[in-house]
Amino acid sequence: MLQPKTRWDIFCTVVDNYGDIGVTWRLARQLVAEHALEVRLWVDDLRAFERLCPEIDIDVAQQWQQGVEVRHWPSDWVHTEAADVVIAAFACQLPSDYMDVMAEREKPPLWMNLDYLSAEDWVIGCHGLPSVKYKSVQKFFFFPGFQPGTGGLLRERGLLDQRRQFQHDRAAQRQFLQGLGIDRAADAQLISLFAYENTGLASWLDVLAADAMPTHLLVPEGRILGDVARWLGVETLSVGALHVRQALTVQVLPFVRQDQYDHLLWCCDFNAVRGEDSFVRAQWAGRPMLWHIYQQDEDIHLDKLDAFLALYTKGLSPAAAEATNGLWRAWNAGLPIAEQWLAARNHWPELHKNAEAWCLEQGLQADLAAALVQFYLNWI
Ligand code: TRH
Repeated sequence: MLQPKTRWDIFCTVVDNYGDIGVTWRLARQLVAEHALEVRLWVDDLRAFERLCPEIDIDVAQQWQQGVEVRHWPSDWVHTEAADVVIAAFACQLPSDYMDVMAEREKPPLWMNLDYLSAEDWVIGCHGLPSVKYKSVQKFFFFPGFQPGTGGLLRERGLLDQRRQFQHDRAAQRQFLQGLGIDRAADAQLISLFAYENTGLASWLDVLAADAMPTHLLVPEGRILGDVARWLGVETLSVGALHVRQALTVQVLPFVRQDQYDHLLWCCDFNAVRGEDSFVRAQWAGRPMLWHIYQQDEDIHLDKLDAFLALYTKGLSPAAAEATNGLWRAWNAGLPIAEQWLAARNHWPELHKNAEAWCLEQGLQADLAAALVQFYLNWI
């Protein structure tokens, strides 16, 4: 274990949505809880943070949350002492005064860029390499990833045991769902839907409504609600709305705290997720899933999608792999997915087994927080 006095600064600019703050908040908490570090989390947008952590006071410059010192990162930066380890999340630009302070330290800090998650092979070659230098301070690339040789994935200690226990405890699940106002019919499959706007959604809802098996679809408040409302033929949808169309029940949920969102994923038979952090959490849930990847210029996100699919489907039979590829690619192209959904459903038991096997395999890697700490130990 490191000396408790080792101080870490994590810098987060909220570009859009919740992934930037979602990842850095999770990391900061874990560094405190599992590695006894002193962590300051600098965030430029406390309103986005408040969605994930309702205790956040958006009006104060400094506060403590779950052992993490949360600092509002103001546009007019105030001169501050630099930490021993400095993490710039997702290539955010540190304040120039802070960079000077880093360089003036007797022993310069370890400066790392925590990068975006990608399953592409080149990540292995770039993880841990030196990046730019500012005066005497060297920056390093730190890449999360799925393969040995990368920085791994965020995974709290004991998470998978906790998840399994919960999935074996029907009473606990019922109680959790009831707390969110969800009354699940015994024979209904439970699906969660967290996605960006998607023109393919209507085709999925059509097929779920026409299905012999009832479905209860849980939609946390967010960008996909407009598409859901259009399909239902209603003007707006707000939290608590519940609509039934044939075999499909659609329910709008509030945006919940991160740990509650985990429990929601653990309850569901199938999870549609997006971006980065919810995508990883759905993998820890050990249930079949569908990923809506964050769109990037020149469609470079499609390479990332294919790279992940190649790894994720490698343990599947050719037919189940083809069905998974077909479903994920159609969803990410905004195309109708009715056919692809039905094709994937033909392989349900195999997809379940694969989701759990993938989770187990990924759980064997060092988690990202532990890998960061190890990187620091190797560096000093
Ligand atoms: O919100 P996202 O789309 O975030 C991002 C950002 O767009 C970011 O700029 C981009 O770089 C990245 O995607 C790839 O999706 P993500 O990453 O899943 O983040 C959502 C966070 O919100 C995650 O921490 C889970 C959390 N969450 C809750 O805490 N409660 C909820 O009810 C829901 C639905 C999510």
